[in-house]
Amino acid sequence: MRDDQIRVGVIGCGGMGSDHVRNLTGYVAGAKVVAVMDADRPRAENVASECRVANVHTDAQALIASADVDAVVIASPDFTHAELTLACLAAGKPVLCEKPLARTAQEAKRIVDAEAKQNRRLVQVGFMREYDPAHLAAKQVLDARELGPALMFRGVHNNMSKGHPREVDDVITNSAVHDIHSARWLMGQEITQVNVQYIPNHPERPTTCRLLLVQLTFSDGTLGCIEVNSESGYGYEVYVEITCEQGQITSTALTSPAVRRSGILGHAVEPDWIPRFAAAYRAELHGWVSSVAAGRADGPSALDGYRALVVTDACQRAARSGNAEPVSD
Ligand code: ISE
Repeated sequence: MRDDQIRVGVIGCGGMGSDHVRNLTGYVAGAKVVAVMDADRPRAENVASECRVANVHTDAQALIASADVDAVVIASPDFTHAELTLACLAAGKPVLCEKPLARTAQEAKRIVDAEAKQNRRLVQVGFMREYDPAHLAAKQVLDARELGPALMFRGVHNNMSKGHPREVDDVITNSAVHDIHSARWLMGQEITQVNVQYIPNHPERPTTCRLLLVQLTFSDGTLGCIEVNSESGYGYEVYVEITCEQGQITSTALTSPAVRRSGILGHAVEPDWIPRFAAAYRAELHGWVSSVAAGRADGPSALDGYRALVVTDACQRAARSGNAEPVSD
């Protein structure tokens, strides 16, 4: 830390990583981005120039090892997350790793074990919906328990197309992982069994996933379902719906106002997750920087990242078997 500012290095300057650099530069007090990394050097240089970042790397390990960097944000491709998080732990540096923490529970368990050896939490996982005002408002009503105990969780996750058919494993581990974490976080229960059904993009490409349906059973017997639409066709929309004994709680999905015009009442729908969760990302980064400055780690933990991947592993098995699959540590 220098001048009371956490010196942050950001790995990955794609859409998510560059948004983190802009937020840390323009919206989050107590931090300064001193280094960025991307294998595509011009892409890193562009965001470095825009946000006046002094150091540009093309090697993530060099950024992590740099004496100028106090803490690291990992927003590189999913397959790099585990190795880079382990490198941050080896360097004793706090790290905010975008979800998923790893590709499998086994990979994530290496991170949980490595962090345990440090005798302090250093890892936060980028489950930013915990910082979304709409999700927090729904959680507040749920936690007040005025509607009685929760009976069922429903997560709706409508994505815009990424321009190509997505493999079912990718939709599970890269997208549904958010909803799985939300289910654990809001219901306060572990998931003990999953059933998975999905519709391929094309019959001749049976492992592609146009629409995913996951049925959940929680440890207390309550139920859940997660719907991921990988090509909504109209915009990006995410909400949760929790059915309780005396009522139902539905989080507001859109941040736009209702507009009445020419006989039509409607809302603008965000095009993707960065504008939809803009407030959540800023709150997530603010919370992370504050916890790092205080010498602790708050927010979703490496164990949360691991437990979500134990469920995604089971979902991948269920997608193949067509049967209910137990979720086991
Ligand atoms: C993306 O990586 C995200 O994290 C978004 O929040 C999620 O909605 C999307 O499905 C993922 O691909």
